[in-house]
Amino acid sequence: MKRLRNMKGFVFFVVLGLVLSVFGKFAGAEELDINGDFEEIATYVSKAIIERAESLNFKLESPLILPAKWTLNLTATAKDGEFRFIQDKSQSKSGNNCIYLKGHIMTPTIFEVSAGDEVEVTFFAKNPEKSEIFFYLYGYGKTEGKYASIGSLFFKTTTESEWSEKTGKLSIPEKVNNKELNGIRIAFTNKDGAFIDNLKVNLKKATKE
Ligand SMILES: [Ca+2]
Repeated sequence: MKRLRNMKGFVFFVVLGLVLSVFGKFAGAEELDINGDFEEIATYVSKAIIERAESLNFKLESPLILPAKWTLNLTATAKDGEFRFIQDKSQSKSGNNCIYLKGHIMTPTIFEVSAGDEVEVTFFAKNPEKSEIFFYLYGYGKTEGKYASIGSLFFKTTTESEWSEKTGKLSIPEKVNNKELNGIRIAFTNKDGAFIDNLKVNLKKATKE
């Protein structure tokens, strides 16, 4: 009898799972492939990054290991910043790895977008000093197959002393700074330091008329 009840419970959850998977999907929704849990490790790190960091007094670990699908954006504003790739289950929110960022990090990949698309974001952050953290979409226009930076969209949030979930939604406009927006890079900036883990970015494609 108990076995039968267990079986019924199992069937119920399988059916519930199927129902949720049908209704939970937005037509054309895509989770961007950005290694947002930071579990994949880059096999190659450019020496130029290390040299550039030194010139900005930007603190890096040696040897430098970066999460795959991310790169440090070492502009002048990254001066006196720091990046640590933490590979320690006891310090991460999920999986084995997380990052500590005091500066800018972004995806080298540019993802195609169209006006009306929506970008849904969730991630976990922490910092006892309650620093502000900015989630950015760097915007690009495409002309003759080449992308050019045109501006950005962002939301900001405040970290807490323990891991806490942050969410945000950004709508893709037709234009940024009066230029057509065709592509986005995913980026974080933080000037006071924060731990980040388990980022998920869903791109919901607008229905074409
Ligand atoms: Ca992780």
